Amino acid sequence: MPLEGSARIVGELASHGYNAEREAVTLIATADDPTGTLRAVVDAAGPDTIVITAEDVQTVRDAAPSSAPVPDPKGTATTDAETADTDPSVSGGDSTDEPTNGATAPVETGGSFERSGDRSHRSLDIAGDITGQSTGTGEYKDFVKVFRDRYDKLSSKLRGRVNHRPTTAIESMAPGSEVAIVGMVNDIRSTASGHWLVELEDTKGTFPCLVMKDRDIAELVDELLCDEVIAIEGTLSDDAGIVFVDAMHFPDVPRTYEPSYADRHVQAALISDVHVGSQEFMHDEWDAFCDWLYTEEAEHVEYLLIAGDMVEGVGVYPNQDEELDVVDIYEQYETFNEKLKQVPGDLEIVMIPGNHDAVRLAEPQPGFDDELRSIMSAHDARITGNPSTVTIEGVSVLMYHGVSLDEVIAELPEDKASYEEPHKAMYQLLKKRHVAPQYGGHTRLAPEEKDYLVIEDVPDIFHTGHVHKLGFGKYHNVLAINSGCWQEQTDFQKSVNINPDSGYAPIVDLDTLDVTVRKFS
Ligand code: D5M
Ligand code: FE
Ligand code: ZN
Repeated sequence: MPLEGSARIVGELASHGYNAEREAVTLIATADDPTGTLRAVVDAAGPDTIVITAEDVQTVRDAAPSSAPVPDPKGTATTDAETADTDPSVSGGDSTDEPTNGATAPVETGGSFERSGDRSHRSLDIAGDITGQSTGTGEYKDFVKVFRDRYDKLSSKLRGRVNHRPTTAIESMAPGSEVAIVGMVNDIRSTASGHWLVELEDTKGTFPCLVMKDRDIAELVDELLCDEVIAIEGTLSDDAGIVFVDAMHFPDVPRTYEPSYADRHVQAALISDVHVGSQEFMHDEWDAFCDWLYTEEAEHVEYLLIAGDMVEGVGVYPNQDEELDVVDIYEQYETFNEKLKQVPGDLEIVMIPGNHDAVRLAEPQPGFDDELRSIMSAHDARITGNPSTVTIEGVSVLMYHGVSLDEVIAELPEDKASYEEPHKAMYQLLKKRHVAPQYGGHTRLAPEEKDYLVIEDVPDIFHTGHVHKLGFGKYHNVLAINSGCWQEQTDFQKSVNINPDSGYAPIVDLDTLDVTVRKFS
């Protein structure tokens, strides 16, 4: 059977257990006899080979008797290979884009570009990873510790902005005094007359704060979630028993925040929610995405970030088993590993788990255990916890799966957070400087020594997934991106009218933080 292009070559190599550099695939595709070259490359590969390199292919090509000149792998030679007519169009994420046809593989045009430049420019560091650090035993004292740490970290961001006093000191201040409190939101209630009573808690005690309904700040009460840390300024009542709130402050991102940029033109693809093992996993669209990664258009894509839900999992939601294609969780990861093999071997991959993955559900979630790591070893991906901060060539990316987004969207008014504009829900998390502020709802919290979910340092990019909707925008210069998914609408989503954005890959220029959306569906 003749080879048709990169997709088929990648598929063949994957079936032998190999991943390949893009340049290696190009060299096979442009050989006189691609099928024979591929066979020779596979035969020549040693038992420890994981990635077929351009050098491996060149060695095989050099050894082969050839009647035609060998194309220059560095790109000065050209061939008559057909040009792909199915390249994905640049998308703004709306439906006006030309759809791509995942059935036809784009074909390389002869290695006419330098792939991935010089790898020595690359840098990738990970911080804030819970993996291997978990100490919580789930006892009450652990919860006290984690909330104490949250309060300490977030209150320190507010203390310089208000002249606050501990709640116990306020009780004994003169009625009518100007006061300020930095506290965790303990309770939010409306009063009989429609005002808002917000109870704040600090390390000494609690204090009731009244937000009058006719004040501008009343609108901010809509945004409040329990357990977030805020500061208020106000006036003490005549009996010193309540504060009338005049101003409310959030830990927030400074408006003048200046993000860092990479100092060369390099791109990262940000995706999530692959859901391999689900009947709705989009094989063709995934193949088209991976094919595209081998094309010249993707030559600057050197990083692939995957923000959770690699597989569909088992028993995540009621009746989920009715929609499983692969019922065994380990087999799901094995299948996912096959999908990873299709990604060019010269991309750096970083993955965190999501709520469908086989790690503990409570956040922070540690990265995959050794058994799952060994199953997903094809690509030498960097595996880290949820959340984690990944710094790529100076640009920090806070990766968080996004379970709390359901909660933010449910609790806040439509214009501040919705499934249609998931990035706005992300803005709220940035404003609260916490990826999962409210404890006790959808989001499960694992008690640890410290609160890994606090956004201590402002990231340059905030990357989430989970809600299966694509949306991005800037909040105080921070790029917030919620990637879509690689799963078609499920029966549950149909029943609640969730229309997922499936088969998109947002690509970020790390030197400008500009976003281009590629559509593969
Ligand atoms: O969830 C994807 C999105 O769909 C996320 O917003 C939760 C919602 N979802 C999906 N299935 C269910 C069920 N069965 N109950 C409640 N909410 C659901 P993900 O977890 O990433 O698949
Ligand atoms: Fe998901
Ligand atoms: Zn999810």
